[in-house]
Amino acid sequence: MNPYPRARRRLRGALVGIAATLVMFGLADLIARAFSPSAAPLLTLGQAIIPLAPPAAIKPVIALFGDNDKVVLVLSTGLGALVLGGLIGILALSHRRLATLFLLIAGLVPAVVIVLRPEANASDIVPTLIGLTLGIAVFVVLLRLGGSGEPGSDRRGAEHGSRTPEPLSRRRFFTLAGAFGAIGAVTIAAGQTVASLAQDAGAAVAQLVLPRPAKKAEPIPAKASTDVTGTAPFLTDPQDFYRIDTVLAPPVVDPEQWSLRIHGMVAEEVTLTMDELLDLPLEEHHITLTCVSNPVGGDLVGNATWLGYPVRELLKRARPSADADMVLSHSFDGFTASTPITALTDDRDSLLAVGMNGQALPPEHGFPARLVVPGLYGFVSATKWVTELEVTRFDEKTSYWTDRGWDAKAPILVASRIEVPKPLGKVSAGSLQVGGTAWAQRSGIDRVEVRLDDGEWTEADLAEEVTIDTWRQWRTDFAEVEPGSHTLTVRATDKDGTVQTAKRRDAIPNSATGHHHIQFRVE
Ligand SMILES: Nc1nc2c(c(=O)[nH]1)N[C@H]1C(S)=C(S)[C@@H](COP(=O)(O)O)O[C@H]1N2
Ligand SMILES: [Mo]
Repeated sequence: MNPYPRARRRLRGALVGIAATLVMFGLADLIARAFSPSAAPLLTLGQAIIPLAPPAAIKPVIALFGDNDKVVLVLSTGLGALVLGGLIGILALSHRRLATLFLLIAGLVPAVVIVLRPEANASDIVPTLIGLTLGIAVFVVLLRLGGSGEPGSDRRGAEHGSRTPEPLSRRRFFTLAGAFGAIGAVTIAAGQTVASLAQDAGAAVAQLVLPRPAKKAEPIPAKASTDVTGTAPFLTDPQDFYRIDTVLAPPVVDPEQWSLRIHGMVAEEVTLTMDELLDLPLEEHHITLTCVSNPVGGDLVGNATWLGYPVRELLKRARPSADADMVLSHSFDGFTASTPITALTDDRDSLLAVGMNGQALPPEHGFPARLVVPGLYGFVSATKWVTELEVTRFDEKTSYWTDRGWDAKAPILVASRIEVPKPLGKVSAGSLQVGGTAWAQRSGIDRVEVRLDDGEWTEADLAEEVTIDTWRQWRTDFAEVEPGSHTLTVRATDKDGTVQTAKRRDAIPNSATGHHHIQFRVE
């Protein structure tokens, strides 16, 4: 037997399955994104995969793809669905009914995942069901129109000749399958557009009117920046601020509905509404937030002026039991973080924050309220969309990342990075300007040293310190650097005398270490 017609038949079958899948997801996503974005099947499926992923793998993946991790996840979920659709299409060549049943069952999976979400409404399932119905219809129609074989050569078709319409020519079949596929692809694209519009709407929700701070942040002195061109600005624009979380789309939380509940080992439960929070004397503080997954030299660190109310004062109202040593903060989306209670009750400026650089928090940074705790990595402290503070003990409760192999307590380690020159960058011969940032929240940066090639460590000039909880810029100049390939290495020392270790290690369980070391060329 000539193998080619068979391969072609298979291709046809696969195309039918792929076209049906595209229509299914495209339509459902489009409808869902327009009416209830969190019910979009691709998004929900992707979201459902996150907790199933191997614990040790997922955080590095989030860190690796940075802000693109969501896109990568949704794309791979979509790709998986297309492959499955294609296989079901091939199966249909020999077992049409069985294949249609499989497609139906596979299409019901996202529907089930959608209804099982804690925040699901019954109507959330509608877009998926519409997509599923149309996808199946496309599948059946395309199969009948000749997806199951060459015109005239399909023996099954011949057997059931009376019920099967005359198959289309190959050309027309491919055109038709292609058209359905294209419709599916276009609706997916349109869905993305609608989604980004919805995101804008989310940002509009964020136009919450913030009160004037009762206590303003210290003005940032001009000397807090070194003015080396190309270094990160002292204050990070919220648009450029790194984003790390386990949700595909930031939850849209209505400030009118929002409240914070303080409970657990407390003498008195406290509930705070947004109106009550905004009526309190809010304070502004500059605080540098850092992610434990930041690779050496990476940019999962940002500095902002946060507006909020001291958590210390809120906890005082609830009167925590003396036995409590941890506060488990819960997010609207189910995320939890374990913070040593002392970090929330001592004199540091731990905030229940509502504002970032003078504006309401953007949805992706925790609107309407989040925690910001100086000196601790975000995963044990910086809960976004925060809704509960549960006063408890480390030997009783665990948090989201602790359950996945990360430390329960994670103070930020002293770190530094080179920002200019860029790794593998080219600079012109002559004097060399080097600039970067260092941080050691709660202690403060005492010294930064830089080494050119294998030379001596030279002490860099430090920009003015704003507070010990903010990062500190540094610069240094080397007089005459020869053309050719060179390296630079940096290390920082905090005010407790801890020198940044040269020892390299992975981020899990409590941050990567090692000196930032770059190569560049002088020409
Ligand atoms: N609800 C929620 N809050 C969260 C997270 C999360 O996954 N979900 N991630 C934490 C981590 S790991 C970090 S580093 C910070 C990052 O805050 P950002 O995205 O505003 O920079 O948020 C923390 N708060
Ligand atoms: Mo993080």
